[in-house]
Amino acid sequence: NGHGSFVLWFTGLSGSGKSTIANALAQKLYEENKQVFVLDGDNVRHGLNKDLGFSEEDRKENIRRIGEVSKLFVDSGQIVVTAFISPFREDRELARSILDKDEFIEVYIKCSLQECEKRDPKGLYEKVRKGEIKQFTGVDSPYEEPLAPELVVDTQKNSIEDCVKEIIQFLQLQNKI
Ligand code: GGZ
Repeated sequence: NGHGSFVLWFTGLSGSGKSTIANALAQKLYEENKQVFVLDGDNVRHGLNKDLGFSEEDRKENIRRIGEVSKLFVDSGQIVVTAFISPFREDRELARSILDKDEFIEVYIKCSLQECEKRDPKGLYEKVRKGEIKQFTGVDSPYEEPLAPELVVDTQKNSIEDCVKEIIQFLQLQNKI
C-alpha cells in the first residue's frame, strides 16, 4: 500500500453527525483529487450487511465486515471514511487489528445523548422513547466511548464545517494527506 491510503474510522451515537461529517470531508478531499470513499449505513447495511440487525452479535459482525471491506479499499489505494456507531471497544479494536498500524485512524464524533435526542434528525429517539425501537444505542444498548482515539471532534460545541477542518488539519499534521 502506497502513501495516502488509510481508514478514518468514525464512532459516535446516532445523530452525532458521523455521516454528515464523513460526506462533507469526502467532498473536500475529492476536491483535492484524493481517492476517497464513504462507507455508511446507506451503502453497507442495505446491501452487504442486510442480514444483520442490532443485537450485540450482529453489531459485532457488522463492524468486522466493515473492517475487512475497509482493508480491501485501502489496499486498492483509497482513503476510506466509515460512519458507523461501532459502539463496542472490542469490535473497534478488531477492526483496527485488520488494518496496518498507520492505516487506522479512530475519530470520536463526540456529542451527548441529550443533544442527539434533541436533534433527532430521523425521529428515531422519539420512537425509542415510545417503545417502538428496542436495543437502541445510548438508551437501552451500550455505547463505549473510545479511551484513546487518534482524534476527537465535538459536534456539540463546534459546527460541522469546523469539525471537518479539524480533521483535515490533523491529517496534514500527521502527513497523511
Ligand atoms: C442504534 C439504530 C438502531 C438501534 C436502527 N441502535 O441515526 P441513524 O439510524 O442513521 O444511524 C443508526 C444506524 C446504526 O447503524 P450502525 O451500523 O452504525 O450501528 S452499529 O455500528 O452499532 O452496528 C440509526 C439506525 O441505524 N438504527 N436501529 N437499535 N441505531
